[in-house]
Amino acid sequence: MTAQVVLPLVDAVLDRVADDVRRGLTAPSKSLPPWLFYDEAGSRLFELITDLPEYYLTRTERSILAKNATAILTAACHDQPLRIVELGAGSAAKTRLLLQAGLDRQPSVVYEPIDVSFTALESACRQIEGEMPRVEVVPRVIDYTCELDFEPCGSHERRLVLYIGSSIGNFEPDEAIRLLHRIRSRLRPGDGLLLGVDLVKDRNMLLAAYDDAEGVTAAFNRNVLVRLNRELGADFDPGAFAHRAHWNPFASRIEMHLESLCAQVVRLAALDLEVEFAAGETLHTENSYKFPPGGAEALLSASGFTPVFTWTDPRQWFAVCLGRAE
Ligand code: AVI
Repeated sequence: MTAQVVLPLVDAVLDRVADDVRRGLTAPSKSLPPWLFYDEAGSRLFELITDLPEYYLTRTERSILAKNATAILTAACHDQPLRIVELGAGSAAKTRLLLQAGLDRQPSVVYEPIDVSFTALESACRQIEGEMPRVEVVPRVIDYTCELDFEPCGSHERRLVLYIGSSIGNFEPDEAIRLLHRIRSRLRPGDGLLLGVDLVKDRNMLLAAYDDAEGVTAAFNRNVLVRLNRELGADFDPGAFAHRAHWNPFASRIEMHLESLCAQVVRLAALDLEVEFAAGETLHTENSYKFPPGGAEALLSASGFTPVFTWTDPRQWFAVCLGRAE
């Protein structure tokens, strides 16, 4: 991959940062969109989160994929050759399990990882190409929430789109349906979507996963302010904001906020904007929706997919659902 390919995307991202931050900080209830977490430092912090003892999501989903990779691929493509597309591929750590199961069925597998982060994709591609020479990696640096198309493929091939890691949980329910609908519209009958969702569970367990003892999630949350300081010439003092996670049972979601510890005014030079925070006022940075039993299947149906099968772990903490484009 060459850096040239991504330069127009970098400009587009800067414009989007400016627009989204202005909108979020001038609204009556201040908020920032969660995609802003993932600059280089934020992506690194997120990788650390996935290994935390409290953050059961990644481990549990990995165990489901490890146990059921062959069954998933069989359900997804029967006997037809398969190519795997992954949205928000990041480091693609769990994907290797499915790629290996693919290689056990066919001589080679085309793997099309899609991510907005050039850095994350580049290192994932290098690793997979090194470890799995029979996987042909076709990386795409695009923001799949704004635009989406897939590489053309043969009429005999089936595409399996992976949207795992509970990423769908960071979208509002109507946005989630819109995004999955867009994915559906790019698929052919017989293609599949594998969706990983986190399930509703004990409140304390959910809270611990988003407010770990080591403070990595707190650093991840505050890092968004560091990003705005760098990219928009802002003067946030990250130490003047406390990390808060709380469970909203009515919306079935964990919310992350940054609470202003004092009355303060923050300047964002690139936006020519001053923002006042009252002591105790919060800046809402993320929702992470948790699904009740049957919720993910309902989401797939509402987005034009037929739910085919759901795999879960013995404690029913996480679910991986296959939807088919009919
Ligand atoms: C990426 N996403 C699924 C994570 C989640 O669990 O909602 C982001 C995250 N936020 C705090 N910890 C992890």
